[in-house]
Amino acid sequence: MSTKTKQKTYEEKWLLDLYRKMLLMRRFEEEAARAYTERKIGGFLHLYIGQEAVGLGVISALEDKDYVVAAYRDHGHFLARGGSAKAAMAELYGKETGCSKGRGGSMHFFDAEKHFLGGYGIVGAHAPIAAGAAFAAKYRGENFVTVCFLGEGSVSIGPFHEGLCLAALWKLPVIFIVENNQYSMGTPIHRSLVTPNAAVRADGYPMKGLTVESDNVIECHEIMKDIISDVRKNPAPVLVEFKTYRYRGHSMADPAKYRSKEEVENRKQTDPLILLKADILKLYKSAESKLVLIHEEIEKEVAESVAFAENSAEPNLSTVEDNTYV
Ligand SMILES: Cc1ncc(C[n+]2csc(CCOP(=O)(O)OP(=O)(O)O)c2C)c(N)n1
Repeated sequence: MSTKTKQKTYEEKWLLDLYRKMLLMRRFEEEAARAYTERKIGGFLHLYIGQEAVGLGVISALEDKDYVVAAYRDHGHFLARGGSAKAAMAELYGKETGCSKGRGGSMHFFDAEKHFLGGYGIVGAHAPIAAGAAFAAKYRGENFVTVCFLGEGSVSIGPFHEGLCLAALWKLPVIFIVENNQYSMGTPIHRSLVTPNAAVRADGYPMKGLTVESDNVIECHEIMKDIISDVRKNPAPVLVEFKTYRYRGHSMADPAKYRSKEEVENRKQTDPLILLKADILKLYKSAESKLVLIHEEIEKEVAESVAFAENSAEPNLSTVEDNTYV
């Protein structure tokens, strides 16, 4: 699939909102990375930078009643879903005001109100959870769709198959989004799968499967809009693989020596933020000054999120057993 957007007019406000969200996803993580190197954030930090067109393209095509389940590279999805930057940054800092009350950290963002059901650190283990949410829709006769984000490293793992198997058997309204960023930690996909397309996994159940190659968020949104509408009308799982790329290492601890600088720089030629900006200016020449204002707004929002996290309290020791099951 090409990265050309459909010949369609989009409202300027819609496009600018999309740009605002994507810029927030990018700038939030750049600041998180900075805070991490200052040791203000502990544990793991997996950055989503470079993959934003996927998360935002998919989530912007959902309705509020729909559910999102993400893997551990979850900051971007959380923000795309409308989660608060302050609550996200505070979670990274391990503070009580965080979206998981400082208990989860980077890999375990959660927001029940936004129907954002995590953030999971165990590779592939959230596929059955997404199937469960979709089962609830069917069982209760509610018309919501669940989307589940996974890395391509999950497609050969047990729970991934269990989730897809039940989803197909029970015709559940769930869409598995495989974000194929080419590497599972330092392992390139050709060392773990016989084909470069992880969407091949859909064939075995079977369920509808497709591969999308695009860093263009509008294109990702359009593709997902149609798929979500189909799944809502005729419940059945779909697997959509997006070929994407992360610009940073697997986590902050990874210098990413298993790939060349040229490879990374080459992929940056289709940076989703640059593509979206170009699309906006193609349609609305006068939007340039509005984009400048958006940059100022986002700088402020991100700075405020950092200040909020820094000034928030640590969870009280007396609450250490709260939310644990015995
Ligand atoms: C069941 C399990 N095995 C191993 C790990 C260690 N691990 C953490 S991330 C990761 C790679 C996953 O890669 P992928 O699914 O492609 O996601 P990406 O990091 O590229 O977003 C592995 C093996 C884990 N978290 N869970």
